[in-house]
Amino acid sequence: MSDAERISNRPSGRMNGGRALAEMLRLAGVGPMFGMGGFQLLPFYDALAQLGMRHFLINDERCGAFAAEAYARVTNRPGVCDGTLGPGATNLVTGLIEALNAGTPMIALAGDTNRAHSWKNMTQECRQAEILRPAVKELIRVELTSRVPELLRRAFAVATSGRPGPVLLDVPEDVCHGEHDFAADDFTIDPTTLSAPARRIRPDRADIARAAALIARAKRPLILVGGGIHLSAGYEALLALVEAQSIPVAHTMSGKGGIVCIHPLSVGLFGRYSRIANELIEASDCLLVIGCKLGEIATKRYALPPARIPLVHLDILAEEIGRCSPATVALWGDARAGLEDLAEALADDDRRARAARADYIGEIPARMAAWRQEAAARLDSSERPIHMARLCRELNSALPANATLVADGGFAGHWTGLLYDTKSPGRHFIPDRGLASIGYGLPGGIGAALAAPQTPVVAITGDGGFNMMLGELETARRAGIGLTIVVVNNAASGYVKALQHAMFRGRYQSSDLVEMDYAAIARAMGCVGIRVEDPERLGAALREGLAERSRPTVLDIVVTRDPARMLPAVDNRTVEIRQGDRVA
Ligand SMILES: Cc1ncc(C[n+]2csc(CCOP(=O)(O)OP(=O)(O)O)c2C)c(N)n1
Ligand SMILES: [Mg+2]
Repeated sequence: MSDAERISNRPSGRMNGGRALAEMLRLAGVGPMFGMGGFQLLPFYDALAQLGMRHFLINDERCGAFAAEAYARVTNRPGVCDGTLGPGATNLVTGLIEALNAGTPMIALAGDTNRAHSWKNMTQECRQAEILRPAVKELIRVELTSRVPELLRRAFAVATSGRPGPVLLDVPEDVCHGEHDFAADDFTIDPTTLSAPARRIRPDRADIARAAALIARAKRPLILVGGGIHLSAGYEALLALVEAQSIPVAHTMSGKGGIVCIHPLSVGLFGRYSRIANELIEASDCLLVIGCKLGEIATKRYALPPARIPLVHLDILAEEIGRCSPATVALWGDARAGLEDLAEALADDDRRARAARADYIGEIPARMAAWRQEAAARLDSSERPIHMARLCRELNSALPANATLVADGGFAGHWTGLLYDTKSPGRHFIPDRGLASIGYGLPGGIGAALAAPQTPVVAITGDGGFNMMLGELETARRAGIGLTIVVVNNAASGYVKALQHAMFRGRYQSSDLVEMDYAAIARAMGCVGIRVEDPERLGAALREGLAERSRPTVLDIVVTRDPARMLPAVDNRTVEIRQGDRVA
């Protein structure tokens, strides 16, 4: 059904609040939803069943929020999840904050107590609105059944406009179960609010002119791109500007894919971990920061960028501009719109700029080759247990251009952030850098796989993160998705153990996990399970996982257990690295 047909297909008559919620979500054309029921929202569940809408029971509401969040990252449409009152609602907190910090559009529904009995020690009652309010962009308490359509419209508008984010609808039991006579006119929704960015704002023309003048003067300009490029879908505009002007692009973990990693002007990750990007930042004479908060990891705990370098900062949130590093020119607006305007302002100068920057651009392949040579021993390592860099190399070889790699909040995300190369522009690398919780990998993979059923999806997670979420393997199997889960099995809370090694001379506390066979666990749960101890087997195992389209495959990869060799690079905190350690 087209958007226009769906939106004109409006219900009317007497219905309960749950049905009205479902009807609105149907009009909005939302994708699969994730949640776990309870009495309060059961009319909503019943309406979903009657309307034939897709909703997946998850085994922990946190995972439902993560799955909806990843769904939203793939589609730029709000992901939808729900939880019952009390523990269901509080379990949503982590996933909602991920979305809040990452700017991901989401709509969450939480059941709440029947207002006829609230504050009389009702079962599962807690001050959930107060707990959830700082976790979302806006919390909407629905006080009247008749206002369900209006307030869902509001939820979409808030979720997809400005910097997108999560919205929580807190729905008392009596509002969900209560009935109202609705008119067809009640069920309308503004189609422009159904995906992010709902509306694009352009930077001020005078600021564009000042930024263009700075860039035109620069001999070594560099673009630093963050996750905002995905929210704006500004890929073509970014590529057009960098090619017209010969400006290389470095990215944060969230910004990977702004331009494709294998593009000659892509210089990789910058910040805590970097190939050559940090050196290029140091030597730059003009930085153009796009859709990027310049937070701790991107700046090596605020050691970057050097204050002497002029900085143009383009962001959709005015108050983020210059927050961590002062901006010479502030461009307040949508990333795509701002890039288009900059390209237009610079167009007459393109030819001269490209000629002037030929040597600068010419350095990049040589620097990248030197880095690759230095890293080759790790990337090509045939050691056992398997080297993480070798695993990343094999991911680069095995994953096709349209694949999506979802990366968990732990080490796996940092290693792949540094070493994984996307082969087509777009959101093909999804790390949960909003809150960097471990445990995102599996549920995030479920959301991404359901968002793009034809696309191969691989989720990489630590064993600790996987342990948190094992129950969701049941969800993935029930959903019948061909998700490949790569478990980085180091029998440790590795990041913690590596830091204890480096900073506390190997006094380990609560950082070891017991040795587990995750492939056997997967098989026992009706999934495919393959344990890989030999690096030469990695490619075949990945291909086997990708080929399985109807159930999950768990690849249990036995990687180094040596805490001296777990970190992708030297951390810039107060790390003591003892002689003989190899930390990268
Ligand atoms: C929910 C949560 N708790 C704690 C942390 C801190 N933390 C970051 S990485 C890490 C280790 C995770 O272990 P594992 O998933 O096995 O990954 P590894 O570092 O061993 O690759 C921890 C505990 C976190 N990011 N999220
Ligand atoms: Mg681990």
